[in-house]
Parts: sequence; structure tokens; C-alpha cells
Amino acid sequence: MRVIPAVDVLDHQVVQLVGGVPGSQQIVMPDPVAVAGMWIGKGAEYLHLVDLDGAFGKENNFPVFKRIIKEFGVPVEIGGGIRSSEAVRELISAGADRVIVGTKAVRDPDWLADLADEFPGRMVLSMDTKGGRIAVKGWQESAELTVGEMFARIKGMPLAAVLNTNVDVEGRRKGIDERQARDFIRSCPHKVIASGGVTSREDAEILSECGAEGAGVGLAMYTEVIRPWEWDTPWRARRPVRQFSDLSPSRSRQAIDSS
Ligand code: AMZ
Repeated sequence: MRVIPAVDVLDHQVVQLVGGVPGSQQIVMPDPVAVAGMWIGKGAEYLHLVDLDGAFGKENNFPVFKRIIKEFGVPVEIGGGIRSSEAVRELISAGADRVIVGTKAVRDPDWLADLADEFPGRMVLSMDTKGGRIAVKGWQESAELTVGEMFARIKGMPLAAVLNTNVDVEGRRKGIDERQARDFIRSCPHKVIASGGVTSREDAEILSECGAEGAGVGLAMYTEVIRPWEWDTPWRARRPVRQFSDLSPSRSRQAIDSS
């Protein structure tokens, strides 16, 4: 399973927020192109670019994302505030490998269906969850549709993947919620990119074992708590071979207790 570094851009700078809350910046780095280059320099083969200005409904950061695509030629997926077909087309023509849509797609699944038909295998639906509900509009609001209803709606669409950020554990460097991740991946009719709370190699290995196709990493990597570039398989997490004793409930118990 691929581990994907996230470059989140707010006010033209790279930031890492806690639970996506503006003002909670843990990291601020002034130059998104330099940060993208830093991860590529460490061997990252894919980048997850998030336009937080766009997600919060402000002016978009497309020019900087286009510079990253041009400068490095590494495949990227881009999301945040992409709420029109023109914006999707603009990013695909600029060379984005995949485009991530959340708010508009959850509110208007027919729009997503049309885009998925236009760009098969290139659209990622973002179904970020907070307290078990789909979070939209920069994670400030909940969608009306439930997770199960959305899964039923997207079954059969030619999507590249579904992104699930668990907002409850995102940016906290306390690890993933294994039970939530496992349930989501098991019921999702598409490949899943899981993110939120990935803090250790073990977290990434568990997500791999749950069947995730990718794991997004943010704050723990910026603070070098997790260093995927130093692994024997850089930026790749293997499925661990679990011993019977590993099935002792400590980890899942933690997840249950904290939910
Ligand atoms: O940090 C946040 N508050 C945040 C964030 N990182 N809000 C949204 N997003 C990301 C989602 C997804 O990649 O994980 O923005 C994208 C969805 O944006 P939209 O505008 O389509 O809902």
C-alpha cells in the first residue's frame, strides 16, 4: 500500500491543522512548491494536494498546483473546493492524475456520476467522516446522506477511489481508529485511500492489512514522527502477517473506548 504525503495549502502556505480547524495550525511552511519538492526529494512517488482555501470557499490555489505538476512531473491528486465540472476539466488538462471532489459530489451524486463517466478512473470521491457522518464544506457541516446511502449511490460508478479522512483523529498524532477504518474499507464498494491519524509504521501497516489502496499522511510526517522515506520499502507499507496473539483486543478496544 502506497503512503502519500499531503500538501495542504491555506493562504498560499503549507499548513497542518488539527481536525481541519482553521487557526489550529501546527505547521506553517511558506513555499508549497519547495515542500512538494522536499517530499519528492525523499522519494515520494505521488502527492496529495489539498486546497484548503478552496475547501473553505475562498479563492483557489490552482496556479501553485499547476507549478508543482510542471516542475516535478510526479503524479498528483488534487482536492478542496472543486465544485464545478470546469474546475475538474481544468485540473485534468493541467496534468492532475486524479481529482478529488467532496462537498458538491455528496450533495449532487448525479454530478459525480457524469464526471466519473467523462473521466473514468480519474475521479476520487472524498467521504470524510466526523462522528460517523459525512463532513462537508471544509468539515464544518454534515451531509444529509449517510455513509451507507452514499455507498449505495456510488456503486457501479467508474471512480478511481474513495478518500476517507477520519476527522476525529486527524492532526492529533494519536494514531488511527482501526475499527472505523476497517468498517469503512469493508463496506465501501471502491478502493479506499484512508487518512487521519497515521502516526506510525504500524498504523500504515494496519491500513494496508484492512485493504486500503493508499494512506494519506500529514502532521506526523511533517514533525518526522513517522519517516516513510527511511523504511526498507520506502513509502510502501506491507500487510503485516498477524500472529494469533496480535488479535488480542488492546488496539480495537482503544478504538472502541475512544469512539
Ligand atoms: O482540513 C479541512 N478542513 C478540510 C480538508 N482537508 N476540509 C476539506 N478537506 C479536503 C478533503 C478533500 O480532499 O479531505 O478537501 C477535499 C474536499 O473538498 P470539497 O470542497 O470538495 O468538499
